[in-house]
Amino acid sequence: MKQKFYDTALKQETAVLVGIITPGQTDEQTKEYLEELEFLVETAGGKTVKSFTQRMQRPERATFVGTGKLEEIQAYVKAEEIDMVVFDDELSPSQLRNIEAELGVKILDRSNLILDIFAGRAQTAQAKTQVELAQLQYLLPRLTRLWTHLERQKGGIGMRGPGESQIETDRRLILNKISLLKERLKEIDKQNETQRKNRHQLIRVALVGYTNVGKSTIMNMISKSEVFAENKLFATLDTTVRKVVIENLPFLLSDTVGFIRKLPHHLVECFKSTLDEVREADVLVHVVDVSHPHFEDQINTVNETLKDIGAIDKPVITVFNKMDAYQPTQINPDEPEQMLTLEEFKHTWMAANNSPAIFISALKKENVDEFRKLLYDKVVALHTVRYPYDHLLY
Ligand SMILES: Nc1nc2c(ncn2[C@@H]2O[C@H](COP(=O)(O)OP(=O)(O)OP(=O)(O)O)[C@@H](O)[C@H]2O)c(=O)[nH]1
Ligand SMILES: [Mg+2]
Repeated sequence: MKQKFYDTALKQETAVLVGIITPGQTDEQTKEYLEELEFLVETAGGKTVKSFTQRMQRPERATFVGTGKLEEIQAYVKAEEIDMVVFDDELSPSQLRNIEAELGVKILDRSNLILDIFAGRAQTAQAKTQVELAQLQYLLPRLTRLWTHLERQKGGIGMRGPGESQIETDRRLILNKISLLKERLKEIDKQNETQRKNRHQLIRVALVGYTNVGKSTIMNMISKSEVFAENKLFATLDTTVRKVVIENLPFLLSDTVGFIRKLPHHLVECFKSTLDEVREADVLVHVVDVSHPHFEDQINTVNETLKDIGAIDKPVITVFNKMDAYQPTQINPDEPEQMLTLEEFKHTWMAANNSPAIFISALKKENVDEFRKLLYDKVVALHTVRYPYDHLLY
């Protein structure tokens, strides 16, 4: 009996990944997208066994990939007894339904997977409420579509089957729960706002960046706090704020949820209040994992998300972290500029960008004092502008 329990606890769900290759998308990008999806599956506790891709202009309206590809996936899933199939984009409610009917196993899309990871990681009441709200909002249209679809098929008075009224009931329950959660979030927001107001006008610095770049490691290093950091996606879901003092100058440093490509829209919406700290910050420290082969794409994703939440116009310090692990990679032999050494990259970046940047290793504690100095100078500058008569203090 005990042995059996042990076995089930150990069994990892197996997954097959599906992505489409749109025109203009390079093989390298496709590989990178699927690797990231695999990392997400791993973070959620699953094991990726195989990936399927298909070149197409745009996803099929009914089944996302073509029917031939779907048959190929079905044969594999059946033969290998795969537990779930994960799509790299958000599926429409009808795509989800059609694919589920065809494959007969659990279907997840990227949004659903991210929501699942968030749900497993949420710690505070605020994060839990935000994730639940996003999950219900994701679910709602998937019920509604099913409902209208049934209604159209049946029609006529007295034709309402029990299944249909059940969906209607579910829908009403979900809508009630959504408004309840929104109310709860409003209350939490109010409390947080009061807390933030009590923080005596200190300069606020926010760490932002793609997920897993080392934000929490930097937070811990600079503020000597202990924020949970690990090599998984979305280790941090809440915002932590710490008072930091560098050479007698106090300021606030915050660490928050990391961004990712194709972050589900509902989730960004629901996490807006967690990101208040970013929106209200005086300066952003944009942390980049310079050892990641596609860190420049990640920078763009972060900037897009900052635009989304209305925080793009702030002063930024760019921190290229993980310089210990940087490797000049030869992605394409015809494009030698992609083989830059760290030194060359530094020069190119500095030449093209006005905002200050620094290269560090939070893990190996390299260049940390220079980073502290940069941070200090920026905070002093902002402080002097805000409190012109106060500067004698520092
Ligand atoms: N090689 C190397 N690894 C690092 C460095 N800094 C952080 N890491 C590792 O990168 C992983 C992610 O670090 P975190 O600090 O959790 O990253 P994060 O940006 O807070 O991630 P999320 O909260 O998940 O968005 C951990 O395994 C760290 O040990 C560094 O300078 N070099
Ligand atoms: Mg973190």
